[in-house]
Amino acid sequence: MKADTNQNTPLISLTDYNKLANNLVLDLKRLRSFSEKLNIQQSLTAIDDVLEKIENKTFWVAVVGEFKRGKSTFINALLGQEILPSDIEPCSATINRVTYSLNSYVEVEFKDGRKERVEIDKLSEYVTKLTPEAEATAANVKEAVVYYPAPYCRNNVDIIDTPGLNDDPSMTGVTLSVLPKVDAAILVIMAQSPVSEVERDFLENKLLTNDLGRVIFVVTGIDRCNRPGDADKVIASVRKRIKEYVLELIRKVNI
Ligand SMILES: Nc1nc2c(ncn2[C@@H]2O[C@H](COP(=O)(O)OP(=O)(O)O)[C@@H](O)[C@H]2O)c(=O)[nH]1
Ligand SMILES: [Mg+2]
Repeated sequence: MKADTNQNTPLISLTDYNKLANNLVLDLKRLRSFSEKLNIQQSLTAIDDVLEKIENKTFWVAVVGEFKRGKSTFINALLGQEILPSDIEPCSATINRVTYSLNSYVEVEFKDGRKERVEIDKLSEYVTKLTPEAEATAANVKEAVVYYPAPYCRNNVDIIDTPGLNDDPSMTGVTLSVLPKVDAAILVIMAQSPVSEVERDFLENKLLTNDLGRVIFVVTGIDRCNRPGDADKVIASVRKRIKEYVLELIRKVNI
């Protein structure tokens, strides 16, 4: 792979990175002991999550955007299999994390701490709102971890599917809850409704301000652009809008 020399972010060596991570772990452990003394449970949970991530050296990429923009379909395309449930109706109702494993199965972790191992083809019964029963089960799910031999997930890269924004407030809440834990985000935009106000607001106020310097944009529904040249036009328009929003945000920050 070739390093992107146009980036302004300085590349650090693995040794520097490890030093930085070790210092961060020490600071977090100090912060944890203060939180323990003060009995701040919420802070303890957040710190433990980050510590676990640093110690396991995982890199989490969340796939985000409005509901029904093709997030789950996009991840399935990366996996090369219809693993995550997708539907014409709002469908995903939980955080589904795909992690590398030679054996394929799902571990569903419930909000009460209980864990259940299930077959991949039963996933939709636990993580969707396609039936009232599934929706009731999904409401108690903290996270479903999909173990799968996906080449993109080698080297501890986990891909996280989210329910998406603007379906209902609880689904938006689930989507936002994962952001503090992720290292990068893929914002999925559909060609037929490129960059809505909700997407703009999310990009400006959540992604670019949540220490998420790394946002990748993916445009779905390109196959529905029937007239010659339409696909190029829509991509150029999405690119132009994003550039404008980001520049405007930089101007606002610098005022
Ligand atoms: N034609 C076409 N349909 C798509 C594409 N991506 C998603 N869809 C359809 O859009 C609907 C919603 O997709 P889904 O992945 O469940 O959206 P999510 O809510 O963002 O996860 C489903 O019926 C998909 O088959 C695409 O690139 N092209
Ligand atoms: Mg989905």
